[in-house]
Amino acid sequence: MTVLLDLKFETRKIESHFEAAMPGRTILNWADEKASKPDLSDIRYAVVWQPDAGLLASLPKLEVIFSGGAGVDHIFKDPHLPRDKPIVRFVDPNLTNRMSEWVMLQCLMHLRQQRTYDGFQKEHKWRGLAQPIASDIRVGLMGLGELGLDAAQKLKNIGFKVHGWSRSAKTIEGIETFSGHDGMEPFLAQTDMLVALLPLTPETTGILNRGLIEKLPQDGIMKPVLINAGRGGSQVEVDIISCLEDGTLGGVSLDVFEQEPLAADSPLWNFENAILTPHVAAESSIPALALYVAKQIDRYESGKTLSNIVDVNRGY
Ligand code: NDP
Ligand code: OXD
Repeated sequence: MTVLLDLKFETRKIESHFEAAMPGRTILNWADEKASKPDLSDIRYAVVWQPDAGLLASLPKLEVIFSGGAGVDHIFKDPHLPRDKPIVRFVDPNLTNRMSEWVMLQCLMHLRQQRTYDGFQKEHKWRGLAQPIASDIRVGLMGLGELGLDAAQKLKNIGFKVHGWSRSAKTIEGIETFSGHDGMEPFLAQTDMLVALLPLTPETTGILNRGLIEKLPQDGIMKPVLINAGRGGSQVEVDIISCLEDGTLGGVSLDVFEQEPLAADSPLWNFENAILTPHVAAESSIPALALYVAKQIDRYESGKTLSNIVDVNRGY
């Protein structure tokens, strides 16, 4: 009846949320208990974010692995991961809505040239700029999953022209879609603001590089903008920096980085047209995560299928 927690992103006391969501179960928070070498022999469920290497493999009765976030790349880093156990990722309206808030904020910040106005404000300068409207701007979403699709629909609702790209072909009412390798160039060719909400897999590692950025149109209403809240491993930061320096990119918004925390001496900090946030676009809410895990365990124990199971071969 014990549920193991190893959520490295959350150092506050979190057991109470899980205890409240699943009365009758014992919650073992690895961060607090590991020094005392606790008995792990009856653990059937583990809720993890970048678990200690080998920890999951050391649980003899483990049945289900829950990811503390929507992404699961941090779980695949464990070289001893028991690949025969289902991995359930976190899919929740709380997280999805937060991500869409962040994406809409970034698109509007670039559309409304807010960073330039911030500069004018510092100089006490009263000056207006020519201002396109959202419906002039073509936003391309890379990734049309739980997060990409919600953001796409909300961006469309506020007037942007929206289209998307995914691994498998999709039909989405009101949104033009592209897929796979062949769909990439036509997708990029009509993208003024590129929003990446991709999982990190071997295929998406380093995908946001100069070659890709140069395929964004330079003759649009505004210079291309790159917005990434998927994973930092998908972006090649030296390329992004050089594209900001030579004007191939008009701006970026980045929530994720190749190395986190971003090094204090990264040149990215210094660009006026780079909006950086510290991997907070859509943090998992612990109370929502606890309720989600409790619900899934109830389903599983009553013989129903788990939802949002990761495809181990696809890597997301
Ligand atoms: P989903 O699994 O629901 O969606 C992933 C999307 O990416 C799918 O549309 C998928 O295509 C597409 N995709 C995957 N691989 C490729 C590829 N090689 N080529 C083209 N498209 C591809 O994930 P979510 O939307 O829930 O989350 C996306 C990612 O966002 C997470 O994996 C995580 O890394 C990141 N994230 C970041 C957060 C933050 O705070 N910064 C918070 C939460 C998540 P298809 O539909 O065909 O499968
Ligand atoms: C996630 C994240 O994957 O917060 O949920 O990055």
